[in-house]
Amino acid sequence: MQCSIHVSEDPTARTARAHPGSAGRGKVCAKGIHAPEHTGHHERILFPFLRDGEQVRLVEWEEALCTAAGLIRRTIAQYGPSAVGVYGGGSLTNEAAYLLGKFARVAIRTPNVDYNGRYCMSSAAAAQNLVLGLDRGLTAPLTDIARCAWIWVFGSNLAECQPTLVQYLLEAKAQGATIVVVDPRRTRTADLATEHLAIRPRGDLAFVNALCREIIYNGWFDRDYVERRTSGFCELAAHLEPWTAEAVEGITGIQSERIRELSRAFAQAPSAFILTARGVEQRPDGVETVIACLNLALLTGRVGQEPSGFGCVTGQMNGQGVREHGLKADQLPGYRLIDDPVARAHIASVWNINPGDIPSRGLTAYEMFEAIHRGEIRALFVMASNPVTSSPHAARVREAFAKLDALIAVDLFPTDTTRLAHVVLPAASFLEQEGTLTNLEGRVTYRPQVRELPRHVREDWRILCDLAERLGAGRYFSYTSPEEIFAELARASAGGKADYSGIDYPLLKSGEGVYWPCPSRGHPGTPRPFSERFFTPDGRARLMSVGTWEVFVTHQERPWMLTTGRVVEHYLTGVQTRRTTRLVERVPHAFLEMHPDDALELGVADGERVEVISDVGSVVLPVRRSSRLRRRTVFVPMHWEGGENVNRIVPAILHKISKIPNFKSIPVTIRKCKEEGEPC
Ligand SMILES: Nc1nc2c(c(=O)[nH]1)N[C@H]1C(S)=C(S)[C@@H](COP(=O)(O)OP(=O)(O)OC[C@H]3O[C@@H](n4cnc5c(=O)[nH]c(N)nc54)[C@H](O)[C@@H]3O)O[C@H]1N2
Ligand SMILES: Nc1nc2c(c(=O)[nH]1)N[C@H]1C(S)=C(S)[C@@H](COP(=O)(O)OP(=O)(O)OC[C@H]3O[C@@H](n4cnc5c(=O)[nH]c(N)nc54)[C@H](O)[C@@H]3O)O[C@H]1N2
Ligand SMILES: [Mo]
Repeated sequence: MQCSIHVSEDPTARTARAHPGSAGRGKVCAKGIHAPEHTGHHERILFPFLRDGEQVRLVEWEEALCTAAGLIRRTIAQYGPSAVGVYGGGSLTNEAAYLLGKFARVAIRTPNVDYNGRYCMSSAAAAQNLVLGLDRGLTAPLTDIARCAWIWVFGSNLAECQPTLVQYLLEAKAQGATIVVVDPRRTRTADLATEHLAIRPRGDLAFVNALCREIIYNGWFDRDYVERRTSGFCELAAHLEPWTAEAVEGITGIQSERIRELSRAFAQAPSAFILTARGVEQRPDGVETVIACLNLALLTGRVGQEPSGFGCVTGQMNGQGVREHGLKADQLPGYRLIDDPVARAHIASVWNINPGDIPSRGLTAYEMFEAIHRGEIRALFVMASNPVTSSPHAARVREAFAKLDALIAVDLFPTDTTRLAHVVLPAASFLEQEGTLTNLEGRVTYRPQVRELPRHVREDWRILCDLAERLGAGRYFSYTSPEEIFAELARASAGGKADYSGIDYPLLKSGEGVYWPCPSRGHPGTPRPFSERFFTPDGRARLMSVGTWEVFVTHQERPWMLTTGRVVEHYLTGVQTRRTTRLVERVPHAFLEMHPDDALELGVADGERVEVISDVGSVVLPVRRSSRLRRRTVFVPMHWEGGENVNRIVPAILHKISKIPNFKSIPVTIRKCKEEGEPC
């Protein structure tokens, strides 16, 4: 298929420059600068098509939509609506995400709707909900970071993953701030810190507990703040008693003396920000580690005081907004819980249906794929995600998808997922559809359409409306623009925690965005939601006792620790960035990073291949030596499909609360491959 789009101007950079008040303050990262290129790539899907076995047939929209609707109807008739799963992604606009949640509940009436953010922000969300009563990326605007005297960075590689936000760290550093990066790898973020702690993988919870213990037992905590604004202090103090700096030294690899010094210096810093990201969240103790970091912030009075705060750095473009408006298995728009009768009644009135017709909570992302294996889910609708590559135990997920009676995928490019789909619908890129986004600060912004839609491509919201109509639910989806959808979303969110009801398009278009909650017209928005009280029933933040010693058992047979993540050049499963010349030229293939001494021991040189074996599979990858890693810890980026996909060896071990998979600490065995082309 040939794409007719001519790529010459750079609308991303132009748009960013026009917004100096945005989070990136007019800066764009390498992926953003080159993004217009991939939207014009010759492999772009520009027509709907149907697949029957090996046969692929380009069709008109009408036939594609009728086929998709027919497959969904047939599944519902035979197995009931719960047999249809819906899976979304964090690159959708607020409008499309809201509509996809509504589509699942109203047009299909399935409880089984979730999205890729389950693999991303769900530990952060669970922890913030438990402790603060609200899941809000950062508790204060980004500009506070630049004004802080101390910044902790736990498991976040900002310099490669959010390069446009590095300016806030640099500004703070220029004014003398202490920046401590905690990461088993010496990342580019660690390079710009004042100190890098090369913690043992999984050591963070013990480390933070020890910091909190020192702060409590030496009386360095903010007594007044703790008394006024928190609950659970005595229980936490008792729980932390055994978590001494000495006791955690072996688990963390950080000397007890240093732990004590850091505790005191941090507690005495006049202002501080604590940041976490996937390095500490995508783990079997991810929720607990974020809770421990929140304890640290609360004991020292950092949440709600200016300039200070806490935050889990959001991943995808609209990772924050998409999780607020009903794309999660247990939530309705405005962060309402789907089990709450009052919430159901409100949403039902906005949707013009009976509260009893809203399904109950459903299965989360990976759980849906296991339900396919059990024959409970028979059809899946995937929009803006590539779960066959991005899910743990990728081979098992692929098997599940191959079993489906119907797979309908909406995407821009061929992916591991669309290659298994029976119906593929071509989606508009971010340049071609307008809508709103919500960033990690809880700031809602307007994104204009800056390019014309290719002729046979449709916007996500329009595809959902068209499909709903063919499913007999057209009257609930009769929108003519994203603005109309936003107006409904705002009404649906009214009274909820993420209240957008005072926001509309003209307001967003006239400025640099509005911080929710914004519950009425003329309301200025809420950049600091916790200044007065927390969103818990008693208004206090909950200090919580977390951490058991049992997670630290090491795997006897698999002595290496694999961690997976990102490089600056590529984005997620690489579908877009592997189609961007300058990015793919820089990093064309997957690789395994290993300490030079480990490489010497194994007898492998740069570029030589090793087999990495876990409990669920193996991959063969070329080695890159790097003294930036701890010994016995190896790193593989996640940006490749097929045989290069690291998720072939990531087992599906889900956190019991958040259901996030453990992408960050996988015990593996590593063997040198004998010769080129030979099995290891
Ligand atoms: N270039 C680029 N940028 C991106 C993305 C991308 O794919 N490419 N994806 C976006 C998305 S969706 C997300 S979620 C974010 C992710 O942003 P980050 O969370 O910052 O990225 P990761 O590379 O997944 O992991 C961060 C760090 O965690 C470290 N880590 C691993 N194990 C541990 C541990 O036990 N303890 C500690 N303290 N650290 C550990 C890793 O070494 C790694 O440097 O990035 C966003 N930005
Ligand atoms: N091993 C390992 N695996 C991981 C992670 C890890 O750290 N390690 N991180 C996890 C995390 S944090 C995340 S967020 C997930 C993400 O994993 P995925 O959800 O698979 O993310 P992408 O690769 O961005 O896939 C998005 C797809 O949507 C398409 N797309 C882009 N924009 C649009 C749009 O506007 N509309 C439509 N319809 N389609 C669009 C793209 O072409 C692409 O195919 O991966 C997770 N998987
Ligand atoms: Mo993510």
